[in-house]
Amino acid sequence: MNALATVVPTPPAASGSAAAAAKGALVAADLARDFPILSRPVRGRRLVYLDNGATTQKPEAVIEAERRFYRESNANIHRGVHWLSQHATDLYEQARERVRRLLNAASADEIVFTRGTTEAINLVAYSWGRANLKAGDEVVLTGMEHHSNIVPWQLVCEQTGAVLKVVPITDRGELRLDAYESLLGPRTRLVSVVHVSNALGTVNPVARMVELAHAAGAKVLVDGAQAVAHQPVDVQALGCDFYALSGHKLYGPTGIGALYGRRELLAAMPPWQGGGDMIRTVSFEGSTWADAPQRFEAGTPNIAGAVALGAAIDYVMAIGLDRIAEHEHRLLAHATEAAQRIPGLRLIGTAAEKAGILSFVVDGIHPHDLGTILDAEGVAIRAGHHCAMPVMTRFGIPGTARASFALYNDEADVAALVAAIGKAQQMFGGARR
Ligand code: C6P
Repeated sequence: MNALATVVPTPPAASGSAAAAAKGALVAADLARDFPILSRPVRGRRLVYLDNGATTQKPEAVIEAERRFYRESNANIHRGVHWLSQHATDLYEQARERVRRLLNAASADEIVFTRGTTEAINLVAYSWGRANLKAGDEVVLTGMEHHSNIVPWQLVCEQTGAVLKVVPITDRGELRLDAYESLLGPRTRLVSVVHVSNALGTVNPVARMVELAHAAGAKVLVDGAQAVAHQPVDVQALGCDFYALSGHKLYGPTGIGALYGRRELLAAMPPWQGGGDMIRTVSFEGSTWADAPQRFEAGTPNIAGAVALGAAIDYVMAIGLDRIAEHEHRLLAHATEAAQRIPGLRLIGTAAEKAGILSFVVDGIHPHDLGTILDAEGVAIRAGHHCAMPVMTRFGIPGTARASFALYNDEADVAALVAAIGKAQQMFGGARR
């Protein structure tokens, strides 16, 4: 027997504490031990990592899955006749099945690997958009989209003559559903909406929005970049046509993500990039295409990244996304209360339905200065426009400071955040009254 066959293929296992986590509330401090980077000091202090909206840290299970792939399984996929290539292909396709399971898609053929959310949205814009949009057609976005869900549509609208319509948002950072309904009409071809806003934390009523869009004959793309690590997502229950995600915001590696697309839509979409692995036949007279999802995966993909993303999905699913959501909601409620007690602090984004994102401004302190001072205290947050400039324009501010939570954060992290903000206020002339 081939020695390698004894080594693999075992699915990447969830780490000990995650797998062992009993039902009930999760214990963030226990899970934090699965993440090696969280035990390194930063600037001589305990690292308080609250920049999970930008990227999450990686558990040992994910780091090990990628390392193990290169040590034991590395080969190119879908083309080799040799054992190792077939084995790598199996692992890659098993990872696709894990993404399917995460999203509850009907078939793994509905999952296309991409570099991340940005590439997934560009795929839909360039493939579906260029094939289906024409002059006068309308694409509906919302006022809280990330630039990744604005710019590709602007580019494709320029090429096709379609026009963008934007759903306004309220002072609390919620979508105006009345305005959304009145924007939908016979010219609406697509609604592209963020599931959870990275700048405000708002969770949008996507299922209802899909219902209304479908009634108007439009397709719906959901940007799930900030959703999939923080709540269970079921694309069949949502009814959406496309769903985009990034692995690195889901405890997986950078450079890997996925697009869910309903089977019949993917089947009818033309390729958007040409190269190896996406063709059926090639001649100088013309080429024919592989079926989806391969049609949309030209060239050698991030195989190790996909495998490690599979391990990340195992990790969060072993804990339970409902338990992660519960934990982060509790922490958000606690952090919101604590923040509201800080004089001179104003929360940006106070929607009734929110995920673990706390965006705020503090009187007299620019968000970048706040970020720098917090960093000196070991507290990592993000400051700026968060690639959502229209949100900042809507609220009349240059940017916000943003703390974004993950499963390993707890009340001690919130206490460190609050203390660091207090220190910044003292440095800036005692904004605390
Ligand atoms: N937001 C943040 O700090 P990529 O870069 O492709 O993995 O994800 C893009 C993206 C798309 N949509 C939303 C809602 C997002 O939040 C992001 C990434 C990061 O908020 C970096 S700007």
